[in-house]
Amino acid sequence: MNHALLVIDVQNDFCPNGALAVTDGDQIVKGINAIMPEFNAVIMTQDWHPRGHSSFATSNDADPMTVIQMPYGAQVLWPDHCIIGTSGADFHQELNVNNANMIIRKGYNSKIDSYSAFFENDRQTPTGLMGYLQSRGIDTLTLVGLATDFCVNYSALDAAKLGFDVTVRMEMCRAIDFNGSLAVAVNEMKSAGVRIT
Ligand code: VGL
Ligand code: ZN
Repeated sequence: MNHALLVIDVQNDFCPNGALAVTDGDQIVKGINAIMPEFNAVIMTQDWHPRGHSSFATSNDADPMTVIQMPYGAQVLWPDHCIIGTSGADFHQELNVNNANMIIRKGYNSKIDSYSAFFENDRQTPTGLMGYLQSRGIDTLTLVGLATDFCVNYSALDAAKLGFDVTVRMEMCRAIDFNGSLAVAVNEMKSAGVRIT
């Protein structure tokens, strides 16, 4: 078994006072740092959007947290967040980024959102993470980070579909919980065979 820790989007904009703050998003950082040494590899994702990204409410003349149809399906419109090169896009300052073997950025294509660490939201454009994991012989993944019901959920579902043994450590995740999205996400992950602890 070759086991990697996948740390999803532990960035300032998803922490208190951030542009898309997740309640208590910063409370998971110490725990994540503490478990890093248990893994053969540590991989972090970073949400990384150009200004004017199509997932932003401001780009669609709409209110944040409304839903529109995109060519690839439903899209929640978010406040502007994780803009390339801004402090909001930086990792939380206490996250031990020095332990990351690999940092994968996602969401840099203006016309498509990218929740999953593996594929953009069309569910077919790859980020390259699969190749990295395969070439390192990693078959088992533990996921932690933000937000449970969006980027963690999408990443866990794709990982399970790709054949990895997947665990999500809920005490090291926090959710946006928009319109019941957390409960839906937990059910989807369980149905996909993801271990929830
Ligand atoms: C995320 C909404 C928009 C996440 C990223 O990290 O869960 N959510 N961009
Ligand atoms: Zn985003």
